[in-house]
Amino acid sequence: MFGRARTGGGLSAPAECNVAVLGTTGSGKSALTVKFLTKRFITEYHPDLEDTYSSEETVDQQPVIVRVMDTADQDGPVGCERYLGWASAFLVVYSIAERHTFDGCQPYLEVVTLHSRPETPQPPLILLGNKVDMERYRQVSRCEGVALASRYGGLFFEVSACRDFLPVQQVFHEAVREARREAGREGAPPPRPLYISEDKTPPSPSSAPPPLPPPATAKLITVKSSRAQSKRRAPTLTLLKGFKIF
Ligand SMILES: Nc1nc2c(ncn2[C@@H]2O[C@H](COP(=O)(O)OP(=O)(O)OP(=O)(O)O)[C@@H](O)[C@H]2O)c(=O)[nH]1
Ligand SMILES: [Mg+2]
Repeated sequence: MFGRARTGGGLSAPAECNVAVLGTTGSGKSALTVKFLTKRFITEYHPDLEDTYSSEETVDQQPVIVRVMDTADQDGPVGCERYLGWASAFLVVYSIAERHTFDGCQPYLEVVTLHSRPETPQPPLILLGNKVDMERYRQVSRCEGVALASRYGGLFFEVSACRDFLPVQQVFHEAVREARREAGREGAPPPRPLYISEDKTPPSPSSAPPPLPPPATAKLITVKSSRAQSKRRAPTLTLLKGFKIF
């Protein structure tokens, strides 16, 4: 959820924002997540790999720790509890060049919307058309994307994980803005605790917003989300090793 990170000495740490990346297999969730975290594009990615990563960002001059859960459902939304209660914003991804991935968005949009509390009729939700570099193979029009997003009260963007970094970064930052808007609403729930693995520590809070790390040194910090419903094996931090990176 969105809230202030706790610190021992009573100092105010950067806020936290949990973003769940959802969608049909092959839509590019992992590629987008890695692009956002490292500015790099990975062509091959293990389809079963699911984990949560953390990055220190500055959105509208305010520091925020963005935690991204890159999900990997094989058959649509299963075991959604692992992210429904955790996320403060949802990115539902499809490929504009693969119609079935667009069709596969609806169950995710339904689940997220149904889960929303009465005081949050429209959860922070972004529908994201990926792979716009494949324009000539486009199977889903922009209008269809806009229409589906508006039906569920979400925002809509189109990007490419293999092209520029900034549009991808903007989408994640927009998710933070949406979460902030929701957190600012009266009666918004308090932040949920995070489950941080023992061997990894979260980034230390700092008063000055950190500069974006260069690609080679970008931070990838694994944090454990509740995996009560997830049968997947926990991946390791060798995430970026052995993959084709451009
Ligand atoms: N041309 C192009 N290919 C992309 C883009 N994003 C991802 N891909 C490719 O699409 C394939 C699937 O990408 P992934 O990121 O693994 O997709 P995913 O949604 O994480 O899939 P699962 O983990 O199986 O659910 C890979 O071969 C990627 O290289 C993009 O923007 N453009
Ligand atoms: Mg993936």
